[in-house]
Amino acid sequence: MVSSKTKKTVKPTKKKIVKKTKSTQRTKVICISHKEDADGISSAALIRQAFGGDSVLVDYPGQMEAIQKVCADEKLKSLYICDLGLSKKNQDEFVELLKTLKKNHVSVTYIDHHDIDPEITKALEKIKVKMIHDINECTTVQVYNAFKSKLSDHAPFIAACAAITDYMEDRPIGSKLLQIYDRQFALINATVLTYNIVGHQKDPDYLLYLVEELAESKFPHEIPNTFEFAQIQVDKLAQIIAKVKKGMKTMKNIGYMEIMDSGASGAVNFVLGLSGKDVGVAYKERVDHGIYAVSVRGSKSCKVHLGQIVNLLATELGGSGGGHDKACGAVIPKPKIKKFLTEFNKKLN
Ligand SMILES: [Mn+2]
Repeated sequence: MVSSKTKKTVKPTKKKIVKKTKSTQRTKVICISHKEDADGISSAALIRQAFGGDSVLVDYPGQMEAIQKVCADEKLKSLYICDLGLSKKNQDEFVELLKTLKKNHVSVTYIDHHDIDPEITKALEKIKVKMIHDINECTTVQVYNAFKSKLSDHAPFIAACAAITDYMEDRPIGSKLLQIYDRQFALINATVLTYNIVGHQKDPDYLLYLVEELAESKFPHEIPNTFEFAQIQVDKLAQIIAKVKKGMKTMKNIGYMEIMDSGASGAVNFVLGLSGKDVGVAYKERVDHGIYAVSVRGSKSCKVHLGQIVNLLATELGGSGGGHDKACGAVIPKPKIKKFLTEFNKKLN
């Protein structure tokens, strides 16, 4: 390493020397993953177990900022991006950022299961980003499947828990992993894990601690106080049911409600269920960002792809969004939320 710096007499061009020095300094492995659910946290845990390195946990409003920051890290050698879907608003910037990384010889792996624009898949493959993308299995199951030779025999359990919380435990690989374990044992662990994640969204250190514990092959029930904490969350959810019953409103095709004192994603299933509509919407203001975080869920009889509709509509309104057919989310500028609801209701006709 030192020799390339000192051997000035060999005289390669200055540029070459700089490049070589920089590339030899790249040592960091980083995984950027979704912090809001068990699939994102578990993906980060399995990547950590397989490859070591640091985890960066983000939500959708903070996604691009975090990716920009990590991309600017001159020590970055290898980047994993997990369970973070792209939207019309950020997909081009995403490709550009990864292009720069690839130019600097950073290895990049994108693992996800959200709806993606085929043109973006092409663009990422063209710049040799390793794409692991299947809309039919949750992200953690795909991480497990791709890297199982580097993972402990506990890893399928973490993947099965993630599949359960993403409603994907009935898929080909997910169901095989769940079969290894007792169903009730997996269900209670998946649920306890989820409630601990949801209840610690404002505690980034705790979320990183969860990633570490899972990476060390712990069961969620073995992590101290998780059951007690889950019990508190269950009580809160019971209170949310009462609030949704009172505060929920409906349009022809949707039930909707503004949430003040809990997460929108925790309330949205109750809005869907209690409204009797095929689509439920819950939204919560992010005061510091001047936006609403919106959660959308569809019932079994909802036949349209909500993620695709929300991606388009949110982009039209200056926000962003997307996700799955029956579960998706959006970021909507504060003044546009009424318009979002009425337009969304219209598009579902
Ligand atoms: Mn997921």
